[in-house]
Amino acid sequence: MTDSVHDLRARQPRFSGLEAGHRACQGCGEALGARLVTEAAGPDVILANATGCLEVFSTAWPQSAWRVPWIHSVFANAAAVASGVESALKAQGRRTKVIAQGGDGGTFDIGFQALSGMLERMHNVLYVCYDNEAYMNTGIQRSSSTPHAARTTTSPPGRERMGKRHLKKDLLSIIAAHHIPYAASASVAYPQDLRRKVRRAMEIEGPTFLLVHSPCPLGWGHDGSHTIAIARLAVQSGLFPLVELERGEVASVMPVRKAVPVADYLKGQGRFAHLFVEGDPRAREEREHLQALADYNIERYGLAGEGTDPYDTDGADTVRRGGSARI
Ligand SMILES: Cc1ncc(C[n+]2csc(CCOP(=O)(O)OP(=O)(O)O)c2C)c(N)n1
Ligand code: SF4
Repeated sequence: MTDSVHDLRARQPRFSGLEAGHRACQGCGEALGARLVTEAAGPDVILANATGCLEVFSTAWPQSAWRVPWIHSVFANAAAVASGVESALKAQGRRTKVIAQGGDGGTFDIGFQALSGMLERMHNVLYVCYDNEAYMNTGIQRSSSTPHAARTTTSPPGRERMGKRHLKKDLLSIIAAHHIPYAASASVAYPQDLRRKVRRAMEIEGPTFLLVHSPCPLGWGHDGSHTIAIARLAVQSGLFPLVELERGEVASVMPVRKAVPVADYLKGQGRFAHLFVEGDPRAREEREHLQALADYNIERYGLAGEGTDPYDTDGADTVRRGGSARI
């Protein structure tokens, strides 16, 4: 039975914590991700924001695009600020949920110790990392989340090297080692799945973590209108697997039914343009390296096969792989 327009309207989120009128670039994955997160989280939240693009484009004083209580923190301590807010709310007997958020620089790198402490102390906070794979706000410097071989202003390709030398840090595995109740990866290309994961995290009493793949047209070198297509290719190639972890164990995955070649994902982005230079043998080598990483993800998480919808059906296309039923 198909849904009527009224049914579809009724299922639309009613509230967004991030309003239009902010100053993000056109097609910014981070702005879209934050809108989806706050839509799913609803109005009864307090946000603690690490500095970075999201903070800067949403809060140009004296204006703010946030419709929920929102607190600035420095680059390193969003998780520590959120921990404090959560403790104060608990002391007051209030059940408002706290969300900490930051970019990959603020999460994988400089804010990592605060995040690890927050998870270890079991604060009732959802931490969301908008992963655009570099320090965008300050001019596209590489972070430990930048993929291998990507061009950034601090990992320029040239005679000596083909973009970033090192691998993208496997943050989700490090988060898993904290054995928190729930952690997941999501993508702005799969909004229903993303919202479902936020709602799930919001229901859990304890620390939860969400890694949101968020293309940055400026830093990745693609047209703003291609943000969703590019984010989708990251998932469908296996390079950015969408998984859910319960107490550190893989509980469900978004299947990759017919993996697309990694080259399809890379070639739409200026940050990988040097990997398509004719006659440079290193270009092919690096493409093969990235393909091997995607193949490894598909194998490791059992992404191949199953699933009902390659796009987005409110999480119906995730496949249960195990994990504890109790969260
Ligand atoms: C201790 C410290 N070092 C450097 C900075 C400058 N700084 C502000 S935001 C930022 C980069 C943010 O990158 P990321 O967290 O990835 O967020 P994005 O801008 O990419 O969304 C840097 C280096 C700072 N504010 N504090
Ligand atoms: S630089 Fe990138 S992350 Fe920052 S506002 Fe622009 S698109 Fe968004």
